[in-house]
Amino acid sequence: MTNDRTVDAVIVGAGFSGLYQLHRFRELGLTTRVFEAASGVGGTWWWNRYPGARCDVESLAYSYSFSPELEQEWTWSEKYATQPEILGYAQHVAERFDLERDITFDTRVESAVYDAERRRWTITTDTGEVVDCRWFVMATGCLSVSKAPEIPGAERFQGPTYHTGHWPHEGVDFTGQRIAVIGTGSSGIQSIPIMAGQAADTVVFQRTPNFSMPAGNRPLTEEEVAARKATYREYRKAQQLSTFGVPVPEPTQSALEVPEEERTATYQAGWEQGNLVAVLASYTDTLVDKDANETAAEFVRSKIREKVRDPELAELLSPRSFPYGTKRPCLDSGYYETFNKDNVHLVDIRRTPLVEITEKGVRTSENEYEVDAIVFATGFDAMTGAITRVDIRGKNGVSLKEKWGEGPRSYLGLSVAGFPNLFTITGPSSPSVLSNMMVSIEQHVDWVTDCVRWMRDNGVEELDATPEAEDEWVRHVEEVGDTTLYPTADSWYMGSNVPGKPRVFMAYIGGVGVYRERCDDVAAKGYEGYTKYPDVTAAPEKQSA
Ligand code: FAD
Ligand code: N01
Repeated sequence: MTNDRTVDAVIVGAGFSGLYQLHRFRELGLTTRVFEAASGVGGTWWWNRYPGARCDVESLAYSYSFSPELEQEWTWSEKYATQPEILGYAQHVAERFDLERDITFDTRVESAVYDAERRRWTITTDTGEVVDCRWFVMATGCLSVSKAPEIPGAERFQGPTYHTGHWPHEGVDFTGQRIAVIGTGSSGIQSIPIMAGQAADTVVFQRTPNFSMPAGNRPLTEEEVAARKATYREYRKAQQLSTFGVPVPEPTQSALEVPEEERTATYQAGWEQGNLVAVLASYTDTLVDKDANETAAEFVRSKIREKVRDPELAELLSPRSFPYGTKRPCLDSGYYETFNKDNVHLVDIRRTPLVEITEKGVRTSENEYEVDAIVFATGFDAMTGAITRVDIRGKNGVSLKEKWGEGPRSYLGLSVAGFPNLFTITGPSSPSVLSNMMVSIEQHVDWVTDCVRWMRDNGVEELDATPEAEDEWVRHVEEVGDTTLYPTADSWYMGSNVPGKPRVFMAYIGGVGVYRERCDDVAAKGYEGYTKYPDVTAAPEKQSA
């Protein structure tokens, strides 16, 4: 295992981003160290082991494209792979490309300080290691810092508590128990049917109902797998050029210009595909026009009413406070149907707010619910949480956390002005969480790799985004965001789930393909929007002056 104290590059995180970045840096011949807080590779898929955890982008699309051999030798078994299968894939990749020898596990990076004279970073870990490097990559994930609910008293509870984002490796059997589940986002929606299937009694505390559609999960047939394996190259190209990293036919019509019957049939066809993007991408204006959006929202609500027998309960489960798609929609396997069971109860904590966790359970303004175990499915300090938890100091000792005090600012979601040679994989202001993240991860890692190669080949020791380029990108991301309905929702995309977090739309909704073109253009223009040291892109007369 590499344990050098001076290397070319340090990467933080050994999820899909960090693994691929390590592989690409190796190809460049860089000495690289990866630090990972977990005891193994896989990131998201190492931590999120709750019952029912799966991907919700189809397995045949949610995988690396960089190695045709890997594509051919790995065979996904289900339409939506389970967490163990995806973790197995990450482990297979690490083994196949011999990655682990450069990864230091069980080690958290605590600080990173840039030395402007030497143009190098000093990285310090919680085990006391200090490593010096030229390039520093934060591959720390958009959804890797789990968020506890802001309810007093959790330490008083006499039974066990669990968070979906760091579930016990040995699993949990709730058979015969009374359980409370707080949170109804994707993690809650995936896990509640399974946990409620085991438990004697389940109480679900819902702050905001979510839009979910049936995943229609099933084993993949040999023919389907063979067909995709035979056409992977064309398919990957289509992914890269698409809006969400999932190729679907581009819509051409407004939802409001087609007759209701036709629109419903279109939504129904998307619904039956069990594909998150299908209903969303049915019409051009679903994400930009309230009335158009309402047609899709009402379609999903009609489905909830079909599934849930008690009309009052169906209404409680029906989202009305935000447009469809502006909080991340979910895929489920029997979520709404679970509430038809007599031993499953829904508590609307908008009406009767959570007050505290007691020795015996959960107390709302109206009731105390005595339970044997509590599950927090309360999500993450998304997008910025993992980055600002590291004390990163750029030029003149400026703190990244302070710089981002009013919200993240970056150039392309890849670089931050004043923090040279630092790259953020799927950083805020890039398409990241609004896409099939494998596509966005690979695009970022490939871009960073090309950039580092260019720096090395041209003798550039320092590359720093200019404040002007950063301002322009921040403005552009905001402008594009403002043409959509996303900023109208209280979502983790907006930072609204974390008290005190600035309200900023933290992803780029211009589309994966459009964004890729912009990044490629910046590179083709000699890394436009960056200062370089030495400035190899300056006009020759200026250089010699
Ligand atoms: P991560 O997988 O989050 O890895 C980051 C790693 O960095 C973590 O292991 C963490 O321990 C480590 N780390 C962070 N800070 C430090 C530090 N300071 N020091 C050391 N180590 C550190 N996306 C999709 O596109 N499709 C899906 O179907 C999908 N399903 C998901 C399901 C769940 C339950 C969740 C939570 C997310 C899902 N996502 C999905 C998003 C998912 O996070 C990405 O697809 C992808 O796995 C992210 O990979 P990553 O390597 O960028 O980050
Ligand atoms: O987290 P979330 P998640 N008191 O933030 C509630 C990916 N993912 O882990 O909506 C009471 O979505 C909160 O309520 P509200 C995917 O990108 C994918 O479920 O803020 N309730 C909400 O109901 C996803 O979007 C999959 O009002 C509180 C819930 O907890 C992202 O990860 C599976 C509360 C949190 O939902 C995060 O999903 C899992 C409080 N104090 C995750 N705080 C796939 O299917 C929070 N809540 C692939």
